[in-house]
Amino acid sequence: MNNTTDKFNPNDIGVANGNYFGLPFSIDESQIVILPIPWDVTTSYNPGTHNGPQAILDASLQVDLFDVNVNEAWNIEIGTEPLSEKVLKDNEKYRAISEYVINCLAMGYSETELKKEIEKVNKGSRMLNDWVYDKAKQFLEKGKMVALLGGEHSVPFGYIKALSEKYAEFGILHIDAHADLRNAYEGFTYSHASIMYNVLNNIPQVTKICQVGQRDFCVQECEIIERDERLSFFSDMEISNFLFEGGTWKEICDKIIDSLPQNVYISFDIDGLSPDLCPNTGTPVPGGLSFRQADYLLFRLAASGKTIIGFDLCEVSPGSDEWDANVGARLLFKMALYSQLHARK
Ligand SMILES: [Mn+2]
Repeated sequence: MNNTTDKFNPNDIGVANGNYFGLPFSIDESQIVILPIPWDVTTSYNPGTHNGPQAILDASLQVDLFDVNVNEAWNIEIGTEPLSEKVLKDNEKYRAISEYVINCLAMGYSETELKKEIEKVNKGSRMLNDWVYDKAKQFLEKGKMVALLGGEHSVPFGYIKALSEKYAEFGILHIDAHADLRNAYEGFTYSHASIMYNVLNNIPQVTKICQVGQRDFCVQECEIIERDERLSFFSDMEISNFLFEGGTWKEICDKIIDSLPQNVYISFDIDGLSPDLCPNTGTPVPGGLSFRQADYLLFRLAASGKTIIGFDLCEVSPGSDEWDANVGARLLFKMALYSQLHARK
């Protein structure tokens, strides 16, 4: 036990001290740093995920700091990077331009006619990617694990790029209702719907992407899934059929984990879960994983001996109550704990 935790009682109620889960650790003391990215510039359907990090911060105070699987869960040093005013401001600025583009496209204008505005949005996204890359790189150089908290699902690109300079080879466990393999969407190169396309085409250190829970994807994405050997695919329908016919979730989890290399990054889009757990997310789709299924998969991955090198949680968008953020906070805590499981056994 270090000095900070001498005075910290994990059984007390969470105190709003600006840190996720009300934990008492400074960033310097922390093994894990939560890096919030309030950005939803390319969200096409329901904007609002830029409010996710603050809502999860508020909801995280209710999470009990105990886990049956992880010894002294409350004593894992999780630190909080404050919300960036610059990112919030830039988000507002570029969101106004992208909304104009999205509205014009809906009225029948072509992407060519909107080229100038689209390029402005792409410039904003490149700036955000660079910002995330620099931040993540700084923390990685200090030996810390980064827990990236979106925002929409475009935000991990800069972080994954920073990881690619530290790890020569790694895989991604990608839990999501969507495949995110579109070659730009609505003209936006760094769209929330393109994150895995951009990773496959720009980050060769990623040798495998294992997709889980997908149930809404287009023909073009399907062709990429069939063609590209770096992808393994566990669609929501295949998973459900297997379970309906007497298979077990454990068998599926084993296959998922076997398909991944030693080093694993987790990219968790909350809409991979059933939409009753994330009703206000940007693009909800019926079907999806239960919370218990997701938790079991994440724990099995951590317990399998594979190394979790980092993770993100994206697309949590608060509604009029705290429910979406409540689920998000609990998922964030689970991933943070499991990423340290190897050191806690
Ligand atoms: Mn996604």
